[in-house]
Amino acid sequence: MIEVTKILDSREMSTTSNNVNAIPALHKCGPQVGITPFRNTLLFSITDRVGALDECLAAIKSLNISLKRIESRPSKTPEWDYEFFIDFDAESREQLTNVVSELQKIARHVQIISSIDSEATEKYVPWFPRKKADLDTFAEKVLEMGEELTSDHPGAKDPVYRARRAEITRIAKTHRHGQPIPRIEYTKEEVETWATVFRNLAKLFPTHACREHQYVFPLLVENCRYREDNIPQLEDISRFLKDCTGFTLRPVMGLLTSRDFLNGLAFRVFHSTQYIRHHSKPLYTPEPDICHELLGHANFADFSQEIGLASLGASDSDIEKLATIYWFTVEFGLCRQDGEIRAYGAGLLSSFGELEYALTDKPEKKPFEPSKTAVQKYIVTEYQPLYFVAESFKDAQQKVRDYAKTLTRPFSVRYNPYTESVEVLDDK
Ligand code: HBI
Ligand code: NLE
Ligand code: FE
Repeated sequence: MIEVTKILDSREMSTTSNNVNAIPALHKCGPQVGITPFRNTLLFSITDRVGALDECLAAIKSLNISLKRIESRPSKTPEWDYEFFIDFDAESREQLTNVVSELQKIARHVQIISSIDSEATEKYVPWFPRKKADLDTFAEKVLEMGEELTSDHPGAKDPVYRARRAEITRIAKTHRHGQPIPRIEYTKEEVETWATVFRNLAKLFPTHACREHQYVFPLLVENCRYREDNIPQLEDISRFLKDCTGFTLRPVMGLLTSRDFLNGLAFRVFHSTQYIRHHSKPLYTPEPDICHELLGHANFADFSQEIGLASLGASDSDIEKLATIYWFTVEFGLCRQDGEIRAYGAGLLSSFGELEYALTDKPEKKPFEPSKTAVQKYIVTEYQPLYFVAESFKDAQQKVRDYAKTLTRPFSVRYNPYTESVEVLDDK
């Protein structure tokens, strides 16, 4: 009997995402995995005989095809013993046909499950994760690497800071689904930076943060050791969130592409950096750091999973729209509350400089209207010149939900919380 349930889970999934809108100008683009045109999934079945799978794999190899994934399951029909699903990229339609005909010589049954039809490129669906473990493929695909700070980054000329960043981002690089997130013993200087940010934000929250954030914050203080003199650990927060919201955290080296970041949200996974901003600029940093993730994103809204689900297999232009909506709501959203304007966006709630500025009359403010907001250009390295104001936090959530439903794809997805995977329903 062949006893393989999962033979290989490649970390070289391709991506077509190249939305650079959300990448701070000071970050140079990291390695983007090459764009491959034809991603295929085949199903084949073999009888239970020694070497049968080897022969199939050898046939594929002889065509110079590199498999991206292979999974097996026992067959449900009496005559087939094992079924295998394989994913691979082909250079042409012809190459796919060759794989099928080679396999037909050995396997009992060969079926194309999905393939990018070269005659119908508009139906092209970018690869997307189907289960939580698939997020492992994002681990090294960051747009900005912790070790490679560009010259205008405040930490660039500080070798101690750079070495420390490299040490911390290594954890994210090697982290795999299901593993606990290693704890970090933060240095005295790092805790001091955290304390400055914490203290100043705590002063502003009562007058500047929306009530939803004010509700969550004490819970984190109580359950996750949020204190001025202690940087909380991702593992503790991840466990706490899992219990109360089903969200988990995953360490990440730096900025992910919008597509990858949003795809993670579909699985209720929030990618979180673990390093801290440079001590010379506690007021504001353009990139996410542990202060931003833990103090800003404290209130993990349910609707972020809906943005995530809408992002799976979405076209590049829809990804850009969803990322822009995310930017102006989850990151920089303002809302009305008892006749005042308050902040609910994480980018504001983690920067005591911008939080104060946002509620003055210096920046422009427009009503939040998803279809308009979705196409608004924005800058990522300075305080925002424009914010969108929702009628309330709840109103923002509902509008985002409704907007996500307006984006169409040739299929629909459903999240299965028991298996932590998405079921793809073909709408053809
Ligand atoms: N990557 N690690 C990380 N953290 C984020 O908050 C983040 C990201 N990539 C893109 C992004 N946020 C958003 O600005 C949108 O583009 C989705
Ligand atoms: N500007 C924010 C801060 O200083 O905390 C971080 C924003 C990350 C998108
Ligand atoms: Fe963020």
